[in-house]
Amino acid sequence: MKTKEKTLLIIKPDALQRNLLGEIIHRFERKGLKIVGLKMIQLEDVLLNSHYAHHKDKPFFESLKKFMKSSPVVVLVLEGLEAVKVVRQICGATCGREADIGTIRGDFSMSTQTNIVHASDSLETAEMEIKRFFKEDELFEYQKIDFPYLYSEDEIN
Ligand code: 3AN
Repeated sequence: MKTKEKTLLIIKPDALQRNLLGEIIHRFERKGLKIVGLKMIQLEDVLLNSHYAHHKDKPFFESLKKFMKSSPVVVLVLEGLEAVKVVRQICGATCGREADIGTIRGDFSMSTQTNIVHASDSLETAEMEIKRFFKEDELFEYQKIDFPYLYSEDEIN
């Protein structure tokens, strides 16, 4: 029995500047992921320092933060069975030049830094990241009418 998961997606400044916002959201909707949170925010140092804490000693850290602050970003919480893995698959490998064609990065990015999206890499990270970016009352529980057509009964019961 697979579990229903929530995961965090950030649509980065390069996607907004390149008019890809609708295209990116469309890919997740089309797949069958449920949007349970969505907003536009301006990132700042405090949040970026915790979000990218694992990169703080890397040479690209300051440049990465500058890029992530260069325009607003759109953050989403996506829900579905095994959502963490599925969303990472749709995003593709970190470097756009290496990501498979058909993935978001493979189709729209030529870079490791300006790589269109961020997606949580594990269930534990997703829980932390969702709390970092969303207040509880910004997340929604609601019925979607396509649900019985997305999953078989044994997958959802
Ligand atoms: P992912 O986003 O695929 O989980 P991470 O966690 O290794 O990849 O990297 C987080 C972000 O840090 C990347 N999305 C990218 O924007 C940036 N980054 C990672 N490695 C590099 C690098 N070598 N040069 C520039 N930016 C990098």
